[in-house]
Amino acid sequence: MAIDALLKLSDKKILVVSHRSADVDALASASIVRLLLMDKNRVEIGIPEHVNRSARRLAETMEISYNMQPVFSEFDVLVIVDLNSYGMLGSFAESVRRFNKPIFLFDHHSASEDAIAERENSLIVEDAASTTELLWCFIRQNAPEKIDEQIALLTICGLISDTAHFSFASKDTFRVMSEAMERTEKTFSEIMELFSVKRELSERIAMLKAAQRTRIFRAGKTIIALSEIGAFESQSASALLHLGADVAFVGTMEEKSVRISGRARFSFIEEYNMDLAKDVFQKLPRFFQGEGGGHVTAAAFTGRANSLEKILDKCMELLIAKMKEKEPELSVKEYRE
Ligand SMILES: [Mn+2]
Repeated sequence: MAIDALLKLSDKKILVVSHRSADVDALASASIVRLLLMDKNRVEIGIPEHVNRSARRLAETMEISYNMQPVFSEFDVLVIVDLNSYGMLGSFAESVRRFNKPIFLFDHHSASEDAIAERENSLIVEDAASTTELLWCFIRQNAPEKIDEQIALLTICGLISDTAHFSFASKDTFRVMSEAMERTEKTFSEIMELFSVKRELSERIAMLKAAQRTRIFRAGKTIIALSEIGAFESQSASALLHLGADVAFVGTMEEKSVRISGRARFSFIEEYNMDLAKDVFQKLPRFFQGEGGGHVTAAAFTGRANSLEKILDKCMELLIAKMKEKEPELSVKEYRE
């Protein structure tokens, strides 16, 4: 079987699963797969644990329904979108491991070693800016007649969201954007309205606190920021880049469960041939209990630990070790008041 066998399925019950804390790209991708297969099959979307606010808004405006407690044994086929590691499946991980019928997978995260689907049933394009981008290319190539306005809008939403408004866009991103924009009468700002949410007060305060608590390091020309916060760690890490850091690691801890988010500027990534997912976050489970992964410029770790500081220090250590491959003499200085 190959990945395009998916398009030939009929009279099947298909469950499309995305990652926990599903974002706009995750939900849009799941919805595209559903639209693609629903005229010949019964298709449901399953999301583990939590859906973020922008994705919930998209679900409302695009009328996407999803089930947070699907019964896996009722389905004949699984399609996994926007993830390729069991860690990102959260509460669904065991059910997916036990699923012994066909599994297809579409993703753009750095490939993990613990593969969920067989390679021939997987389409992993690490260069794609979003899973919706690679789905668009897959559909254009294999079933162009299926492309309609809804698929175009969902593709655009996933792209805008996963590229942080085109900060990480490639040439393909703009090609797909222009093709998809041709399929809708809506303007760009109307499309943004489909998933935009006002920032909550708590989120803005969290980001300001993250800035206040930041430990600042300099290694050569690179500024690295470490911080701890109660919530919104990924937003805070992005905010620290806007303030001037080249790399930021921000952690949250509740009871003993920890989450660390890392963000890096693209110029830094290119300079040191760095991949935050592979060089830092996928290595953390060797030292701490948990799972790590993500993309070249944005990655995360979730696990259990007694101290955030130790994990943040390890992130630094792994980052510096990779930087030293290029600059062996590199020294690190901490800025204190
Ligand atoms: Mn994505």
